[in-house]
Amino acid sequence: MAFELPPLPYEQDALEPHITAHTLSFHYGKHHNSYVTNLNNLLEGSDLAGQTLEEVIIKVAGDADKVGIFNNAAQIWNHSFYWQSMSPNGGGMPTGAIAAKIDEDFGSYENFVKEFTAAATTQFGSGWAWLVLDNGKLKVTKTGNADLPMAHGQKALLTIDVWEHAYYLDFQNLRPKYIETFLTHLVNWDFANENLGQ
Ligand code: MN3
Repeated sequence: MAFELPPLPYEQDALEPHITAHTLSFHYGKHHNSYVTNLNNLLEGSDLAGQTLEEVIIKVAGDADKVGIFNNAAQIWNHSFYWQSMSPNGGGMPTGAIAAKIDEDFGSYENFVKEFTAAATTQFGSGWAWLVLDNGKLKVTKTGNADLPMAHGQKALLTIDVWEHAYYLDFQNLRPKYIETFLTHLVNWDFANENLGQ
């Protein structure tokens, strides 16, 4: 069965004024959608067709002959995870179990913000910054292009897309302003708590 573009968890204008419907119409409607189309084309007739998205990603990770499959499969997963990492009611201080764990593993929320901002700012070119669980400890990481925590034995809790297509229409070249907006107004701590609890 072919993969389908998962629905956005909110309306395309729900993150305004921070991220506009204009951005989401391209980022979700064109970019995310084209990863789904590309993956379905690449998997047609392959023995990977019919597997779950996670199974495909793990099976082809690191396989030089299957980079195209990895890139498109991982980008489908990354974008679905990124939409959920934001909420119209998000932003600001964490709540619940993740708040205590951030204090425990980073020393303070402020330290987490510094590390996350640094990772997202310094990812050179296209990629992602993440809050992950690695051997029971929270860590901030960054990955290039389509790479993602599950290919490194880590559990993703939150992500921000720092490909230019994620912010250029709303923030132009000002990636740091986009990162600050994500943390202040959008980040979905309920989603992080759900992932932490699994
Ligand atoms: Mn993107």
